[in-house]
Amino acid sequence: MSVISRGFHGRRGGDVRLPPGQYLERGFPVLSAGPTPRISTDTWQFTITTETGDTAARWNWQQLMALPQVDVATDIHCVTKWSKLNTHWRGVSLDTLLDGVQTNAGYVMAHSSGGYTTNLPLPDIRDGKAWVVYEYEGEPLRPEHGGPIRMLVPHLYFWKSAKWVNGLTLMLHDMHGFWEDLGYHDYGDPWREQRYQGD
Ligand SMILES: Nc1nc2c(c(=O)[nH]1)N[C@H]1C(S)=C(S)[C@@H](COP(=O)(O)O)O[C@H]1N2
Ligand SMILES: [Mo]
Repeated sequence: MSVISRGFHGRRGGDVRLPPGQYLERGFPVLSAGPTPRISTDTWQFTITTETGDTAARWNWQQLMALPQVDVATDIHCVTKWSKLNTHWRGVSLDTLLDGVQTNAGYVMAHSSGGYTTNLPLPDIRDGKAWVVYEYEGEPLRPEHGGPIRMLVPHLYFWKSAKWVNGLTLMLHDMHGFWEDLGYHDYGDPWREQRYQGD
């Protein structure tokens, strides 16, 4: 399966795929709140924890690779105002990982090696809207960009795409992750310019 979002280019006045306040970036900036962890796929695990603290599901690298793999082409938007159009990724849909998980939760916290967290409404990582990805433009995802694997939630600002992701915790009530606790918006829709709390 592949998910392709096609390009629409305005005749003048810029690109209609660029959300308000964003500029086009050709490179790929690295934005990390701390040092880059070196994570071996030999020891990597991904755990889904329910709102009651139970382990709902866990995969090692080999088990993840045995799941259906998908190619994703999408635009990404960082709150620091750069956007990249038509980036290509390969990974596993969050729908696949959440399949069969019983929960009453409305929210999730994504967790990363190194302690980074970010919160999302559960519906925002379902129905083909989010992935864990380990390839970027046909190459293994580099450590500084979250390798071996990161979240990709491209319809929200890129801080919601946790690098070095190692699990999700389902939550009945919304809680702030790392940047949200420092004043960034709870939801982070680039099309509504939800950069900071109150936007
Ligand atoms: N674990 C972790 N994930 C993270 C971050 C981080 O500091 N740690 N930074 C976030 C922010 S603010 C952005 S814009 C993107 C940057 O991803 P990149 O460095 O691949 O461009 O990762 C997000 N995910
Ligand atoms: Mo960011």
